[in-house]
Amino acid sequence: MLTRRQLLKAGAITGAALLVPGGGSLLLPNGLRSTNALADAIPGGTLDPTAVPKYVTSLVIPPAMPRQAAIQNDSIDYYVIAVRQFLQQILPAGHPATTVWSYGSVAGGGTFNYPAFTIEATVDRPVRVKWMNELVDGSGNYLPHILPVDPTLHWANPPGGTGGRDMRPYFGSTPGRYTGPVPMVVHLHGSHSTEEADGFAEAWYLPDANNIPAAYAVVGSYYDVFKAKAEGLNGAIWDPGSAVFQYANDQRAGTNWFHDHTLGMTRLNVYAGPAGFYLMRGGPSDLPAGVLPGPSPKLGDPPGTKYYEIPIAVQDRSFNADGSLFYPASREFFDGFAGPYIGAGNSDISPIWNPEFFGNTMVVNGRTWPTLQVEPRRYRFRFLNGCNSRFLILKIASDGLARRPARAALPFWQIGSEGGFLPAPVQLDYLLMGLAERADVIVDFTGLKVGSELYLINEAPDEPFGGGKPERDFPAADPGSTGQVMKFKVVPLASNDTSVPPHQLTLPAFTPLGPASYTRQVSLNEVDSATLEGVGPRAALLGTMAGADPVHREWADAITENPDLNATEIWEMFNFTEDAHPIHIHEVMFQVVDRERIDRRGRARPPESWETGYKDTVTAYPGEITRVKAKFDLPGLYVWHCHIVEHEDNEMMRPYRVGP
Ligand SMILES: [Cu+2]
Repeated sequence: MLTRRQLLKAGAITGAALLVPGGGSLLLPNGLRSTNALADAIPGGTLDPTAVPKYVTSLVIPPAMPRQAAIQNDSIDYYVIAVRQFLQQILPAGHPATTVWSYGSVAGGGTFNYPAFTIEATVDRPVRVKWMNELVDGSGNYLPHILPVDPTLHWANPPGGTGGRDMRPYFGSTPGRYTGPVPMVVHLHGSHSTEEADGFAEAWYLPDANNIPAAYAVVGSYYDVFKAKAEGLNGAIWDPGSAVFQYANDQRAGTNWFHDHTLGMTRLNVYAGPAGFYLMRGGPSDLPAGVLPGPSPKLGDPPGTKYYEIPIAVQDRSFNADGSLFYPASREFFDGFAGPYIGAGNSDISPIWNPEFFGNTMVVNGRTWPTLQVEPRRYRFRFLNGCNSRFLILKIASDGLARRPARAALPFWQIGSEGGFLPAPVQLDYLLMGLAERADVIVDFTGLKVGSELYLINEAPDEPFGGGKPERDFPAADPGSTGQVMKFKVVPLASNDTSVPPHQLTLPAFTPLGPASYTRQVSLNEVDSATLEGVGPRAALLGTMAGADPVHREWADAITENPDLNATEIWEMFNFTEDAHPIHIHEVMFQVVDRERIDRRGRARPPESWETGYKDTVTAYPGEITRVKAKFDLPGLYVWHCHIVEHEDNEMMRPYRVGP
């Protein structure tokens, strides 16, 4: 199967043909489009995904994260959460366990799990977390990364020392992977965070290990700035190897998640495991208890408690036969380009970084292809696309191997997105989810016969997404592997369902943003090698606009996005690449305004029905202008970026500042 990038390389598609709207058709030459449902295996590690039995393990429902204490007269929930390395049985029994990283509570034993236990937060009640980097061994020496770190990107670069951290280092010869101590910093994705608590990409810190080389920077360029600010604001001390972030939770109830955000390493730090849900409840933006299916896991639940509200993180991974995670160790894996790389000859191509990565195995809440026993009643699922590069088109089908596109056996009733509830429930046959997007949905299994089985399948492509429909505009994911996600098996009803049917639901009142005072134009770009003919992409870039043309900007360039404090702005994102990019703006929740072709042919399209609420991540389709509107009501330094984390790590991220 030829990928779109390979087609591009072969010159089979002209640039003009690729400038298609999100809903349009990609003009693929005859014969090159895959009509064979079972495509070639997606390359990965030494474990053949088709040798992994599906649906032999149960879906793990992450329990609630234990608190350390309630502090300051019971006004703040306090957590001490570390990231550690451990073994977890991700593959089914009989396969080796997998070395992963994830978060857990230092207070509660046995809470380290990939994905992390869920933080349950209440609107307007602050949460304070001491985030500890404990990537050390039993002797207190640092653990190297379990995945190949490319030191030639503009990255955290601890070996550069305080003068060379957060830079793109110079190499006189092609370096190997970085094997030193691992920098980390947590971002609470979807949070209305103040700047010192946002997990700025240059606010990372190494573990407080015994053997950090003396010349190394132990913290990123902004760590001390934000440490001083945070300690002054709330008095919480940042010990070595940690940061203390306080979240006001002054925002709408919704589905947030936390993950690493270190400069130039996010793809690897997230792929290794650390991520978890952070659910915000209460206040006028939430529904009273009992209206929606529940409960979800709470602290102190007795064993065997039945849950009808379940967060579901869908991720693609590849494995080796020894159980280890596979992630490419060379650029060659991506497109066969074997050098010369940076440091050898006149090359600007990084030796290890891959422009995208697609795993060949589906992992849901930390297990491959699990099964969830469901009663014939309604469930609330909070889906997260936690993949690195893979868009998802999720559908419930009666047969996992059904010919694509499959008929939907049950609809999703989407009630919320990243920024909480939609104005009204939306009935959908499928969920299109870009990276980091969340879909809060109700699925009604009422009336299904005990013993019946349904499959959550994925019809998005096994390659970069460019818009369009499965099997019309792109081959759907391989039904034998990444085209299946999990199974639902119907078991007897344990108690009556008293939740409100989704079509009768009235969701909390929705207040849209006011008019914008400023319209800003930004661009999404991709660049090939400047020195090697026909080699690319070298990096993905954000930028600004000059007239009708993009101006490329890199992470290190001066800030160009500087909204006034409390300004409401429209951002017009011009996508000049051939792929869709999920763009995430920190700090704010925005509304999608519309999408229009860059060449202005045709009319602007309104947001999709599921995009009518508040969002923090939006898919910007190739050849289009995607408009969002946001109010920038917290001052300070933030970032906006593509959430294809391979892109984010290689220049598709920009700092921005609110206010002076
Ligand atoms: Cu991107």
